[in-house]
Amino acid sequence: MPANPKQLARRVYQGERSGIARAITLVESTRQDHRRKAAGLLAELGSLGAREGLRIGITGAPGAGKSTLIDCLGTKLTRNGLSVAVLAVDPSSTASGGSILGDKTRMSALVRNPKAFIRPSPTGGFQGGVSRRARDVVFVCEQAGFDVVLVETTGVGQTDILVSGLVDIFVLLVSPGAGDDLQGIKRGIMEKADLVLVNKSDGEFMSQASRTCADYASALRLLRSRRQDPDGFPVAMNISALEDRGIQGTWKHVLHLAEWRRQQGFWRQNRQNQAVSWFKSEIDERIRERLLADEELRARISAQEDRVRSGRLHYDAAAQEIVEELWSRVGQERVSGSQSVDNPQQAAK
Ligand SMILES: Nc1nc2c(ncn2[C@@H]2O[C@H](COP(=O)(O)OP(=O)(O)OP(=O)(O)O)[C@@H](O)[C@H]2O)c(=O)[nH]1
Ligand SMILES: [Mg+2]
Repeated sequence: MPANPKQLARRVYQGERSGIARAITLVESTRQDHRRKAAGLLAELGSLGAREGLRIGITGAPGAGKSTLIDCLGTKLTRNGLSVAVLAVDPSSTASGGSILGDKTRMSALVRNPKAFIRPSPTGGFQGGVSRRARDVVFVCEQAGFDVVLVETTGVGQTDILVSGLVDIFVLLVSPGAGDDLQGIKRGIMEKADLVLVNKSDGEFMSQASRTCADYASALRLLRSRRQDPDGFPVAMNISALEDRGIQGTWKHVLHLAEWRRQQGFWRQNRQNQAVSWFKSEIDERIRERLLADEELRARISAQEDRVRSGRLHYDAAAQEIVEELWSRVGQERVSGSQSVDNPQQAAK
């Protein structure tokens, strides 16, 4: 792991692949010393001047064809001279049977493309919190100068909602059929989707795919009309990632939506809101980290848990005690910290 965040930040900014890969490994790491270096790297990268790519989230059930779509779309974009970063965000890469293998084999064209960079989700998933690591990785890719950042996520748990909070445009990919219950798609996802693509609209699936698309179109109409949408959005359309049908049209919709939101000011507004919400969740996460880093506090929490479970202590009072204990420890740290500043010998230790 490189010792110098400044150097690494420069390499990332210059778009150097090995530097980008290293930077991502660093920000994904949960090791305390790596966390510190990662913070330094992010700060350095931030100071190098903001770059903005187009961030697109692609979600859908396992096997819906997300990787196939990304391979097809990504290849087209690179042919148009755009550079593309692909990130896979899974709560656990075992959930989809090992996304590393899946991603590399299903993005066979893109994997060999020099204008594309593919980063599968880390083995064992994002232990340090999906959203936090993923947004750092997205930031690294943007600062590396990629024009388009595609984020693939399966609709497992809350990851799709989290990913929708770190992209500009959110795409839901579905398979034909099971239109009656809209495939159990969570309402929250439908509300976030800018485009619903009914994939596998080919061969024997064709007529079923048209019905599914009509179902989604009417569900989207019923659901809402958002202020942040131009006429006709959110769009539901048939595509075939395998046969490269509707992909060009999908991209046109994406560009139209992006342009419209830029002009209306919604683009900037969305990015600003995202930045503020990340800032707030960083605070939450840091407090939580500080709490759990303390062995004695962890033991206290576990003891309180037993008392809450057995009904000896109310959950509210139990939580209050833990938080008070944390504040008092932080206070003690500050006192001993300022003492060591007064005492240069101790401070030097
Ligand atoms: N007929 C047809 N099959 C497709 C299409 N797109 C993808 N498939 C097939 O569907 C299967 C799953 O495709 P993937 O692209 O790996 O799906 P995914 O959504 O990325 O899957 P996970 O990453 O495991 O969640 C593969 O066998 C693809 O060949 C399509 O447009 N038509
Ligand atoms: Mg995939």
